Amino acid sequence: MQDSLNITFSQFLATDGQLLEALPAWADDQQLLIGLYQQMVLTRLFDQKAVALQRTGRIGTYAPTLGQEAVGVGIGAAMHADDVLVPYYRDTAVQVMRGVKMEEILLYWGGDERGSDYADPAVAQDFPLCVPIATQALHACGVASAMKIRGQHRATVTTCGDGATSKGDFLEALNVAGAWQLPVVFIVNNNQWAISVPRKIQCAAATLAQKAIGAGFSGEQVDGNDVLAVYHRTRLALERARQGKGPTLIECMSYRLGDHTTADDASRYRPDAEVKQAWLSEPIKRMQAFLRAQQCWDESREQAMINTCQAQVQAAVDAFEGVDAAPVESIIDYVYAQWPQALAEQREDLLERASRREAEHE
Ligand SMILES: Cc1ncc(C[n+]2csc(CCOP(=O)(O)OP(=O)(O)O)c2C)c(N)n1
Ligand SMILES: [Mg+2]
Repeated sequence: MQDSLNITFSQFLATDGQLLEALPAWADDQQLLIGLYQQMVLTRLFDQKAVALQRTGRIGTYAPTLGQEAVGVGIGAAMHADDVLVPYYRDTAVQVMRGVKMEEILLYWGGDERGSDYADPAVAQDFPLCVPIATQALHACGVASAMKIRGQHRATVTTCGDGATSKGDFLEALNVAGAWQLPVVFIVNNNQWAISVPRKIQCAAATLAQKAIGAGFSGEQVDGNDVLAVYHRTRLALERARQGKGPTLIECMSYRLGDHTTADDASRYRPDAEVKQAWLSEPIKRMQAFLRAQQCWDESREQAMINTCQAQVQAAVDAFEGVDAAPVESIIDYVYAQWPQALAEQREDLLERASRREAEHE
């Protein structure tokens, strides 16, 4: 248990990619380092495509990950296959690493619930992403309770934003995680904004990490633009959780370089100079500079990787666009095990109108 308000801040890579301190032994694995970088690039290219699909009316809305790729990739690399992810809506990076297909993510944001019915059995125990703010934190405690009762060597990861830490659900989740010493790791993606509300007016506490201390467990800050630091600290927290040593809260200091979602225009409330400054700290450039300095990356590898990632993204778009529209009644079918009378009537009505429309088009 952490009894002081001394919140540590972990960082390995400076903004220019220079190493600030010696890396742990896992960093001897160059393929791991390259993989972290590639996964961030894939996320960014997918993000660009998803925004373009929204702009051309092919998906409904999308929450870009731009600038926060290191958070998701660090978590994704640190989790074991049999851990469970309870994500929120800005988790494209970690979901893809867990085995969610990019076309499933597009289906979801295209308004098709089949996008949350993950095909890969490896990801079957992960939760679908959660849009209601912070409610997932309590679901994660339920999952972690089950792991503890069953005596399993597993952990649960749940993610949320800085704004979500002001919600009762989040604080209740911290409380129960501490009281029951649950195997859960709370990752807060502190991207400095909750739509148009800046972090500094959202909460009077000096850090969000310190909220864990009130609940009786450790909180820490990590440079959320440094994938190596996110990976390292998440890995340690997960191992403690699996060993029965209780929960951890990791506040990843990042920045939301894009709009809140495609339904937002951040230029209406956010100073350009702040965004320009934040671009200097973004996670991909610094990791690339680090890999180049390690002599394990060059321009030809970069080009080859970009081509591969673009082909992967395009294949996902093609798969998404090849999916037939869901039957109209599916918006009702999965809401109740047994429909209340009013809903049964609406369903009949919906079916009738759909078949009338179809007949008109024939
Ligand atoms: C219970 C609930 N209240 C309000 C909203 C509307 N809403 C959507 S995103 C958001 C801000 C969340 O900000 P933050 O937690 O910092 O996450 P970020 O989007 O910045 O990653 C709000 C208030 C919601 N989705 N759910
Ligand atoms: Mg935020």
